[in-house]
Amino acid sequence: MEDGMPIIPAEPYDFLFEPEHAGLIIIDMQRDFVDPGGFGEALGNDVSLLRKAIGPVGQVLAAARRAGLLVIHTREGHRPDLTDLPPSKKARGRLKNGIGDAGPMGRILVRGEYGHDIIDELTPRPGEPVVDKPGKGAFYATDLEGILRNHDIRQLIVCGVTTEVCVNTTVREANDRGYDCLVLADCVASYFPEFQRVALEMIKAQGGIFGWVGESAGLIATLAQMPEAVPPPVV
Ligand code: C5J
Repeated sequence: MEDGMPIIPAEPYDFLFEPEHAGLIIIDMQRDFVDPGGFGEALGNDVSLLRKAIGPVGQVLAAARRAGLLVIHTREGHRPDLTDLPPSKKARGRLKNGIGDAGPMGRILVRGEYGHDIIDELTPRPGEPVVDKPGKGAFYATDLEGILRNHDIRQLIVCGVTTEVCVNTTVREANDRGYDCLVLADCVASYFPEFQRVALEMIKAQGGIFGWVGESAGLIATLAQMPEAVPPPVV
């Protein structure tokens, strides 16, 4: 505790946690990125590297729900008519089967398709906003900022995939908007171990230029000391 505020061990220094102004954001834990047989694996990636985060994210999710934190899920994807898909994004990678095309789990990164949805292990509960984003960052072209403002959220606990792409982009967007981000190292993941390491280094470098990096255990221990929240009525 510091000035009555719980402390979560983190780098570059401890994170002063304000539970009443904190939200949990879980980035893009979608079947197409994380599940075997999805788009990510079809591209030649080893999804086991991403799946390591599922257990810790699940534990953080349970602890956050118990403590009554706002939980937000995001999904990267596009309208079925692809009108929100920039031609540059469609062309990038010169993929034979890219965004909008038929993939192993439905049309790739298209809203409403099986592969676009969140993995079974982390299914959102009614009342937890799911933010559909066309870009890498969760703020770009979404209503995330309004949701956070309406809930008086100033701190974001960040989990999800991939660390160097959508997690990093979202943390940078949040930082520029005045949010304090605590990224949980064991709850974010990359297909590339080197990117995982360096992406976390970048966040906490130079005195925490984009935010803090901690571990799920530190947050869970703090949340466990909070009284159990009465779940809000489902509307
Ligand atoms: C990517 C993401 N890597 N969620 N998306 O394209 O990081």
